[in-house]
Amino acid sequence: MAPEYDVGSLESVARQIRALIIDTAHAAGAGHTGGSLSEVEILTALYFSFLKVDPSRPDWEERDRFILSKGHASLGYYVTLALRGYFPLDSLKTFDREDSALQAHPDMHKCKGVDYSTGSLGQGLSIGLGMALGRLKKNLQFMTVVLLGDGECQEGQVWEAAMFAGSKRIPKLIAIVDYNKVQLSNTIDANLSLEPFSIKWEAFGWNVLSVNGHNIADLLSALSRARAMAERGPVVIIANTIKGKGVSFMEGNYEWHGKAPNDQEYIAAKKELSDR
Ligand SMILES: Cc1ncc(C[n+]2csc(CCOP(=O)(O)OP(=O)(O)O)c2C)c(N)n1
Repeated sequence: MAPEYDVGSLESVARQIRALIIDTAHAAGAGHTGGSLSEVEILTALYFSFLKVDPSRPDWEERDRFILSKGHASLGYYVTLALRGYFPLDSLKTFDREDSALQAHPDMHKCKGVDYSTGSLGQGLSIGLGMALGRLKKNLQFMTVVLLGDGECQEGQVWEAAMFAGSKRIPKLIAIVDYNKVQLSNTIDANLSLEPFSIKWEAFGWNVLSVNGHNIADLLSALSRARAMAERGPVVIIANTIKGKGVSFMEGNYEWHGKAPNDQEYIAAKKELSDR
């Protein structure tokens, strides 16, 4: 179902996604730029290689499910879905308008390809767990993948779902954490450290893989291992990333959590991205 791309082509898709995130945020004057830029390679590896999905059949029962639990980073998600063929790239011009399918937070009733509505942090893993349990009951074969933020992992509900999935060894459930170490108005460590993060997931009964979340080859290899491991119980991929990745003045800076570039910043960001 996924198109056959080599790593070089996927890197080029990731560059396109990054540029379109900046274009869309600038044009709309809105968007969560930092957390959208940190998830780019993760979404590229998922939608252009890993996930068994078919944009012409968004309701196909056996499609792999994806939940963007960090729903505020919808910009990166919409750009990826558009490039993958769920809707025209032109729709991105409507981002965040009241009458748009592309709301600030993903709405499964409005946007083609969105498997679940998100935005209230902490809930996506519980929803994914429910999907994985429903799959077992229906004897379907799809994989469920949930992308969480690290700040989001400070929510207690994440750990309730983790405890259940780990303890019951729920198969075909993969969590990915976009571990960019920055929250809304501070760093994670200054706010509430998650460490020792891997050990916590392991203690909850999960198999843990750690990767450089901006390295497509690393991500593909971790995802492929995760697909096999997930037959025996849940797997989490801790993807080490940089918030605002690709634009020097946004990187690691919480001020870019929920901000769009003005004209001057837009020109500077686009120049940096095109020089890469
Ligand atoms: C339940 C809930 N509490 C608070 C918020 C407000 N909020 C939106 S984004 C955010 C920070 C999330 O940080 P992180 O998960 O690290 O996201 P990323 O850095 O990947 O953008 C917060 C607190 C929310 N959306 N939902």
